[in-house]
Amino acid sequence: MALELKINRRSFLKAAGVTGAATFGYLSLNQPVIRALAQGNEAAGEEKWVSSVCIQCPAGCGTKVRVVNGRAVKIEGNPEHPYSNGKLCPKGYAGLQLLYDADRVKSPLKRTNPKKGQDEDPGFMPVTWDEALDDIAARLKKLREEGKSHTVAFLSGRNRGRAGAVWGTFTKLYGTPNNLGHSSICADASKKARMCIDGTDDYCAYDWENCNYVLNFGGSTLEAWRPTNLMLQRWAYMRRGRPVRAKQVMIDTRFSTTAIKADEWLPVRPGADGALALGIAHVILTGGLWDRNFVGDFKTKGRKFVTRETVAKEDFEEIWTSGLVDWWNNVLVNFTPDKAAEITGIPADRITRIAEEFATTKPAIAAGERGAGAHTNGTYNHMAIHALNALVGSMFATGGVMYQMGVPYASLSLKDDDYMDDTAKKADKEFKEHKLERADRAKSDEWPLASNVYQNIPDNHAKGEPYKLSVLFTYYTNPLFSMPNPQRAREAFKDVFIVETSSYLSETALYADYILPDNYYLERWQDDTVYASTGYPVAGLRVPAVKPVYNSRNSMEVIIDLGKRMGGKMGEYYNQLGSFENMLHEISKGFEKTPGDNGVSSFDSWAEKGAWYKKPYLYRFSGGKFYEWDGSGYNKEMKTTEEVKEEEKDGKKVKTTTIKDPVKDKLLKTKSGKFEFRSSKLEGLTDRQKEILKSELKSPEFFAYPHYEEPHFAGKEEGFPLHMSSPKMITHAEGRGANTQWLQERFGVVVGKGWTNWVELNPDKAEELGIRNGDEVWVESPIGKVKTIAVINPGNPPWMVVFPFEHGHWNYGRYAKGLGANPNEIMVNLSAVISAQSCTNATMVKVYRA
Ligand SMILES: Nc1nc2c(c(=O)[nH]1)N[C@H]1C(S)=C(S)[C@@H](COP(=O)(O)OP(=O)(O)OC[C@H]3O[C@@H](n4cnc5c(=O)[nH]c(N)nc54)[C@H](O)[C@@H]3O)O[C@H]1N2
Ligand SMILES: Nc1nc2c(c(=O)[nH]1)N[C@H]1C(S)=C(S)[C@@H](COP(=O)(O)OP(=O)(O)OC[C@H]3O[C@@H](n4cnc5c(=O)[nH]c(N)nc54)[C@H](O)[C@@H]3O)O[C@H]1N2
Ligand code: SF4
Ligand SMILES: [Mo]
Repeated sequence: MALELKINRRSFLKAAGVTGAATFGYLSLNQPVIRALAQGNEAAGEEKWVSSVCIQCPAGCGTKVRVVNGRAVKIEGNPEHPYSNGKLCPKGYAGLQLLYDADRVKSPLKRTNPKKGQDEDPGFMPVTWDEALDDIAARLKKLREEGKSHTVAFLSGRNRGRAGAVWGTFTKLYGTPNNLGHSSICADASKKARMCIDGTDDYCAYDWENCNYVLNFGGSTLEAWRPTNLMLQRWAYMRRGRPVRAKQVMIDTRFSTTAIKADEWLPVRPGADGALALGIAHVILTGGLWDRNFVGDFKTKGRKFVTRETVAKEDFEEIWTSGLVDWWNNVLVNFTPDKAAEITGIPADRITRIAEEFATTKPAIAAGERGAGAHTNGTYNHMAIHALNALVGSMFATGGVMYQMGVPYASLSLKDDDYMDDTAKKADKEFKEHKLERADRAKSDEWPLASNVYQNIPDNHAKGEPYKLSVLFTYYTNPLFSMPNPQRAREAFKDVFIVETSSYLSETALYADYILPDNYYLERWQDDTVYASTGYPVAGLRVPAVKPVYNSRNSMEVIIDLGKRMGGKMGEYYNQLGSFENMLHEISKGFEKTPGDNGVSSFDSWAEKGAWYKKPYLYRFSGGKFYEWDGSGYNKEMKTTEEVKEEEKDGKKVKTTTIKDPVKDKLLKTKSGKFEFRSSKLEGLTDRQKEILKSELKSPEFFAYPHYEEPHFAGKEEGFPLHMSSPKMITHAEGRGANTQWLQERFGVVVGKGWTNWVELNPDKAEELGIRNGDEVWVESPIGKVKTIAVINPGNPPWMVVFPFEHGHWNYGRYAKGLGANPNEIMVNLSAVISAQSCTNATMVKVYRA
C-alpha cells in the first residue's frame, strides 16, 4: 500500500491527466490506483477476499468482497466471472450499505396485532427460530389434514440458481400447485413470444460482440435490461473496441440514456413496436432483402414480394422457416411503411431506410424487452420483433441470436418423487387433470401458456376463485409494492397468514404474521446460474463473506428445516437431504466431468474462484446449415438422420424407423422444427383456449401470427390524455433499492435528482399545463393520484409522462420510507394476452400542479 499512499488524490488525477468529470461514475473506480486510494489505509489486521455474486438485479455478476477483521469493507467485480470481468455496475459497489443497514430485521418476528392494514402497527415480537418454525409447521400440517394443502402458496421473486428447485420440491411434497413466481410482472412477454414462434420459452442470448447492427425495441441497454453490467461492457466494445463500429438504433417512447447514446432514436408511439417491426418486415420482403439461406426463396429466382399482391404457397420454398407465405398473405401484404408510419409516428421513409440498413448490415439483431412487452399487445409485439431475426438469418448465426445453455450440474441422488405421500400425489394428479387450479390461474384455459399471473392473485383470492388462500410465503418479492395497483393486495391479503423472508421491513413484511429474516447475500451460500445472455453456461457461487450480522438464516436452509419439522415422508426427504449446503456440494460434482475454462472442477475450486463457465457456445448456423462444436470447431453438421431397426416381435420381423432431427431437438423446438411465422403452438391450443384468446383480440383472425394487435390503454376512454411509462434507472435495484444511500444520492443521474423519483414532461406540454421545472404535481389516473416533482425534459415527447420506479415506500427502513411516490399506486392492472405480462406502460394519466 505504501506506493499508493504517497500519492494524494489530486496530484494523482493531475498526473494521470484525468479531469474531475471523467472520474465521476463507476468505471473510474476500476482503475487500480484510484481503487487503492478509495480504500485508504485500513488494511491493518486480518484481510481476505471472498468470492460472491451480486443480487441487486438478475444479472448475477461475480464479485470479490474485501473482508478486514471480519467486516466487509469493499465489493469489486470478480475478474474470474465472465459477466463482471473485474467490473460492476454502480449498484454492485453499493451492496455493503444493505449489509450493514441498521433497519434490517434482526431476528425472527411474530405479529401480535391480528389486524392488518397500511396504518396498523403489527406489534412484532422477537421469537426464536424454533418457536417460529414449529408454529408454522403445525399450521401447515393442520391445513394438510383438513384437505386444504392447496390453499398454501409460495410466492417468490428473485430466485437464483437452485432456489426455484427448493420451492418446487417443497410445494410438490406438501401438496400444493402454488409454486408461484413473479415473472409476469417482470418480462414474460418476450419469453412467451419466442416460445410461440421458435419453441424456446426463455429470453434470448445475443452475440453482441460480433453484431454490426442493433434494432432495439425498448430494451434499456445502458440502464437496465440484463445482464446490465455486461451490456455496458459490450456496448463499449461494440462502439470503440473493434475496427467496425456497430450501429445502435434505439426505439423508445422516451429519450432515454440509451437513446441519447445510440446512433438513432426512433420515438415510437407507446405499444406500437409490433407495427414498426411489421413495416420493416414488409420492406425486407418487398426489397428482396431476406436471408435466402435461412428463409428460402421463390422458385423463380429474383422474384420478390409485391405490396398488395398475395403469393401462391407453392411458389415459395422455405428452408428453416415455415408459414412465411401465410404470414405475408394475411398480415404483411398491406402492412406498408406508410401504414406503420401512421401507427408508430415514425416517418415511412425512415422506416424504409432503417429496414434496408438492418437487412444489409449483417450480422444484425432485433431485440428489446419491457418497452415493447409491457403492453396488452406485448406478446404479439415481441413475436413481430423476433420474426425479424429469422428474416435476416440471425438465428444462431455469428453476431446473432442464441439460446442459453444450461449448467451441467450433477443431479441429486435423492429423488423427491420417491417421497410424495398420498396428499402430495393427489394434489399433483388433480392439478395435472385440471381439477385443481393454481391460485394465479396460470395454466388454466384463460392463461394456458403463462408461467405466472402474479398480478391477479389478490383479485383471485378476494373472489375466492379458484379458492381463498390461507397461507402465503413470500421470498424476494414485495407484492404490496411492486405490482400494479397494489391497493388490491393491501385489501385482499388482510385475511391471509403471511410468512415473509425478507431481511428488510418491506411493505409485505408489515402484513406478515411471521418474518423469518434471510441472510443477506454476503452472508450466505447460494449458487447463481445466469439468465440468457452469453449463450454459454455460467454458474456463480456466493460464499459467505461475513458471519450474519444479526440473527438471520439463509431462507434455503430455513425451508429445509421447516420440511424436517413437517414429519412423515416429507420430513424423511429433508432429513436425508440435510442442508442446502449439501445440495450445493452435490450438484457441483457435475464440474468434475466438465471442468470450467478457469479450471473449476470441484466445490472448493468453485468457492475459491466464484464462477464456473464453459465456452464456446455449441451451435452455429452458417451458409444455410446448422453445425455443432466438435471440440475444435463448428465442424459437425446437424443433419436429420433416419435409423431403421429390424426387430423380432411375436415371431415376426418388425421394421421401425426413428428420425432424429438435432436442430428440432436442440434449437428450433417447434412442432415443425422450423422458425414458425405461423405459430403451431397457438394453433394447437384447445378450442376453448382459442375461443378465450380470440375474444380478447381486436384482430382475432391473426391470432396465430406475429401481428399488430391494437393495444388497450387504461384511462384513454375516460379522457386521460398522457401516456405514462415507468422505466428503471441505472441506480435502481428493482423494488428493493430505495434504502441504499449511495445510490439514492444520485438516483436520477441524468436529471440531477436524488432521494426521490419524479415525472418527466415535455417543455411545451408543461407550459400548456402551467407547470415549471421542480413544481410539485399530482399525477392522476382512473384509479387514483400521487404527488411528485415535475422535471421538464426537452427530449420527452409531448404525449409521454415518464415516472421512474423505486420510490414511494411506506415502509422499508429509515432511508427509503416516505421518499417520492410509487407509480404502481396509479397503474391499472392490465395483462398482455398469452404471456400475462403485466402492463407497466399502458396507463394514461393527467398531470397538474399540486
Ligand atoms: N438498473 C437496473 N437494471 C435492471 C433491473 C433493475 O432493477 N435496475 N432489473 C432487471 C430486470 S428484473 C428486468 S426485467 C430488466 C428490464 O429491462 P428493460 O426492459 O430494459 O427495462 P425497463 O426500464 O422496464 O424498460 C425499458 C424501456 O422501455 C421503454 N418503453 C416504455 N414504453 C415503451 C414502448 O411502448 N415501446 C418502446 N419501444 N419502449 C418503451 C422505457 O422508456 C424504457 O427505456 O432489467 C434488469 N436490469
Ligand atoms: N412501476 C414499475 N413497476 C415494476 C417495474 C417497473 O419497471 N416499473 N418492474 C417490474 C419488474 S421487471 C420486476 S422484476 C418486479 C420486481 O418486483 P418484486 O418481485 O416485488 O421484487 P422487489 O421489488 O425487488 O422486492 C424484493 C423483495 O425482496 C426483499 N429482499 C431483499 N433482500 C432480500 C434477501 O436477501 N432475502 C429475501 N428473502 N428477501 C429479500 C425485499 O425486502 C423486497 O421486499 O417489479 C416490477 N414492477
Ligand atoms: S448488473 Fe446487477 S448483478 Fe451486476 S453488479 Fe449491477 S446490480 Fe449487481
Ligand atoms: Mo424484472
